[in-house]
Amino acid sequence: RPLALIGAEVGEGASDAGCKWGSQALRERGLAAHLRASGRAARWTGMVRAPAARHSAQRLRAVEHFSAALAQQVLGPARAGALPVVVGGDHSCAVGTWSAVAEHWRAQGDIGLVWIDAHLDAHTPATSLSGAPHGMPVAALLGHGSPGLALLQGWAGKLKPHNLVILGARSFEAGEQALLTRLGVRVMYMEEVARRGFGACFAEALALVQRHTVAWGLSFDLDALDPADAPGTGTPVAAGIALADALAALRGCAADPACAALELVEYNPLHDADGRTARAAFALLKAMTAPQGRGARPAPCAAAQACA
Ligand code: DIR
Ligand code: MN
Ligand code: MN
Ligand code: MN
Repeated sequence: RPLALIGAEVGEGASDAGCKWGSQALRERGLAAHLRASGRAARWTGMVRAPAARHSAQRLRAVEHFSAALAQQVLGPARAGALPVVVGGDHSCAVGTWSAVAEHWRAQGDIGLVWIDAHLDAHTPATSLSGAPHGMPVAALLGHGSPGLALLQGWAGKLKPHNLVILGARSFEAGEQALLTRLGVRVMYMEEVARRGFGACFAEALALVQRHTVAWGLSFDLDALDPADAPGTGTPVAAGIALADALAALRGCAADPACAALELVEYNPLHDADGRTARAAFALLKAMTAPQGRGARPAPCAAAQACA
């Protein structure tokens, strides 16, 4: 499948709006050509820019407006049989991306999602302390919070709680954690990832999101990585996933025909003076989209075998 790169030019979801210029910066650095070097077709099929906004309420409206436009840009290539690859942008773009993917697969069945992030992103406007929409996409996809986000495409509940796994979380607030606990979402906190290894955790997460679904996706927030490997994100958090571990585990994952889309978010070019974070983003997308069978495959974990 050809890769359809889609730029999500949104920073209004975050307190630091620098991520708005992330996709344009990666595009200008030659991301498409870099991915074509793996031997597969890759081109930019759309850039969607959020309307500017200042105050908190305006920002939520801007993100709602943007999400609907992004969803249309994702539906096109999905219907044409390409693999949508959404490049952020702050993580509020996930509402548009995964609402479109859920809409595309709706007649056949449910979608699954692996969410790799230092944060839970599961706030509603009622629980959020910052009011920042990029802290809310998981709740919206589960059908909670702002109706303008949860009801995108005209229906809510794009993700069922048992088809979502969050990996790498180490910075979160009580309200969002309570929602996920109440809904029964599996969260592999950073403590577990550090103890078991990212490869074992990702393999188990993938098996879980594949189990009751017709298609699955991966949303990767660069702040999941250790700030030593990826300082150029909106909100870096200490003691994260090593880039090398992520590259080894994710290699070839999108070769699965049931992989519906990929998303890489929170690249902030204004905090990436030496280009280190851009190189991490390039390497991650190249690993995910590599042909299967080349390089190391993650060893199936005990839990994954139990699922089989
Ligand atoms: C914090 C930070 N939980 C908030 N969130 C995110 O503002 O709601 N940072 N997603 O990247
Ligand atoms: Mn996030
Ligand atoms: Mn994050
Ligand atoms: Mn299950």
